[in-house]
Amino acid sequence: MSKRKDPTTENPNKEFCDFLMELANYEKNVNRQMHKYNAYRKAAGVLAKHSEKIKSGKEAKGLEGIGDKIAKKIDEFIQTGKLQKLEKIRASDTNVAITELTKVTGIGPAAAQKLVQEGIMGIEDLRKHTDKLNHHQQIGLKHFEDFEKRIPREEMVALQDKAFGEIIKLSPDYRAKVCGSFRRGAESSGDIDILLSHSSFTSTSKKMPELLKNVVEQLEEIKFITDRLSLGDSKFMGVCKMPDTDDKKYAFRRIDIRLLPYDQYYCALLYFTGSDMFNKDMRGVALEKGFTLNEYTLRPLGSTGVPGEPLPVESEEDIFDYLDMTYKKPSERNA
Ligand code: 8DG
Ligand code: CA
Ligand code: CA
Repeated sequence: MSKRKDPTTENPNKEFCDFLMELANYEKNVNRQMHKYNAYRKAAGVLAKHSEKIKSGKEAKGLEGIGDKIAKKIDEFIQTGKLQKLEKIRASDTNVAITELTKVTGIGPAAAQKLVQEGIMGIEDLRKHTDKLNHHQQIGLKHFEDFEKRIPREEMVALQDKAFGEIIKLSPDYRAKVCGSFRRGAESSGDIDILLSHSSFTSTSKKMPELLKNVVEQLEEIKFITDRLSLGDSKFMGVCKMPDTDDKKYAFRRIDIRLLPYDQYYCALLYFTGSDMFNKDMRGVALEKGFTLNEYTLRPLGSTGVPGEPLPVESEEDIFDYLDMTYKKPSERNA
């Protein structure tokens, strides 16, 4: 077993982070206020990285991303041990139902609200009305309990080795990498994110969806992939499981595979490694410095704000260099 400590258990501000994330999810799922969602998430991220326990709202306000409103909530929580606003939110059956339904993959805030309006007040009700669900949502419901569980790192490694063994058999010219929280060193992950590219496929060649389809079909063949949620030219979402074993520790897991042109590998790698918050911050820095960064390219912005030609990128370090940023290893990108 790894000796690495679980960062969540050493966070002295965990209670604050928890209530901020509960508020964040409420704003996203019930109110669909993405700005508020991001503001709460940002504050939670900043507090999670702060190594000392915060003693007052005033102290918290000294940190980036924490303003008056959140500082007040921190004071209220310190003084009373709870938040009026959250108590009210939790007291509403509608809010609770929406929050629960959005945990099913494929059910977003809008779909959840519609279901609640139709009287579906939670997962139990939903199981009696699967006719209301599309294919993706039905699979999400079928594996609801499994998908709620985190995937231990040890199993992530086993899933990775199994998948890569098959991919290489198809063609040694594939390049595959597990990104997301796994690449950031997490002790457990929510799903498995595979970045895929092939030396014959570049941004100037035609689309090659069969490169992705062949991998998906091969992984289905060996019963590693058990369900498809969606398959496009460059993006697969589905379900996988370690095959040939009755071992109960192996559950059904969510898997995402993204196919990117070979020459866009490093921008894709950076994007797909995340975290999502880290990406947001880095895109912000890029804009400040006159660049636009996305999952495909880094491009300079001209004086009129029009992106120029993609800059040559041969490593993740190159991207940090262009932006005059100190390189951050994946494990340092947990913003
Ligand atoms: P987890 O699965 O362990 O919960 O965490 P994760 O691996 O960091 O998150 P993920 O949802 O699987 O997303 C993988 C990466 O994709 C993430 O680290 C960064 C990138 N990404 C963004 N924005 C978004 C987004 O809006 N949705 C998703 N699914 N991924 C995003 O930068
Ligand atoms: Ca992930
Ligand atoms: Ca994912």
